[in-house]
Amino acid sequence: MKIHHAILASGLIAFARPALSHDEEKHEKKPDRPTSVDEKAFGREGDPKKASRTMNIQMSDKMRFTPAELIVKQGETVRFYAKNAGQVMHEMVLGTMEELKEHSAMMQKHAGMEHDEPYMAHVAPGKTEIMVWQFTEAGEFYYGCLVPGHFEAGMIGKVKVAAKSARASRHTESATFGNSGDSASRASESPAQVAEGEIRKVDRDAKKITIKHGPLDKLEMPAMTMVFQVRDVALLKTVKAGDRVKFEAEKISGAFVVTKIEPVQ
Ligand SMILES: [Cu+2]
Repeated sequence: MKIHHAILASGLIAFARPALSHDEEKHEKKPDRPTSVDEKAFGREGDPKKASRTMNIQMSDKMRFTPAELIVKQGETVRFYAKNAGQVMHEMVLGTMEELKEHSAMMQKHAGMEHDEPYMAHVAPGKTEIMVWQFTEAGEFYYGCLVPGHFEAGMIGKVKVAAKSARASRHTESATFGNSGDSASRASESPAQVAEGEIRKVDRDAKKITIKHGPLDKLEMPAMTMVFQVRDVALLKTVKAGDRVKFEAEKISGAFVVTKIEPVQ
């Protein structure tokens, strides 16, 4: 009877699909995970309701953040009010020093590129943008402005995350970006790249679509959430935010353009 019960019970569990344990979750290849589960070396998107602190960060045309150093506790969720006190565009992008340097190099290389991740705030002159971030790992991280030239001019700040316990288990993601062996004499046009991704935003008026995608080798682009343009707005008719899609993208005169897109089941 006991054996019978066990089988029955496991059968029921499989059917009812309750909350999965961590171990099971890893094996479950669910492509449409919510943003908040995306774990970076420096934390993850924070739940605004759980923000325990608010920090005001001011950005100026002197290429400085004020304050330029923050101390937070591991596990803490911080609501950042990023204020642009200058006359030009600035941004506050969180990351490891390595990631910020890569990002900065990429921004130099692809000047027309726009991307949109939960750990970045693009702030127009005079405006304030809100970003909520949870610092899940202890260590030293940074925030930089990746508008071309700004990071290089010293527009960078440091976040010290104090460890909650002695445990220090930090996974450093290997940097796959930047194949410097690649021919540098490539024209602005790229070969078409076919990829899969998840739609984050559809803006028909601006003819733009935001897609979270994996590495796009042909466009020399690492995995990120990126804003693409479309030529024909009709392309956006069949898709909406949250959809898994297969798409084709090209770099056309410096802009990243989606030329084909279709939902995948
Ligand atoms: Cu800036």
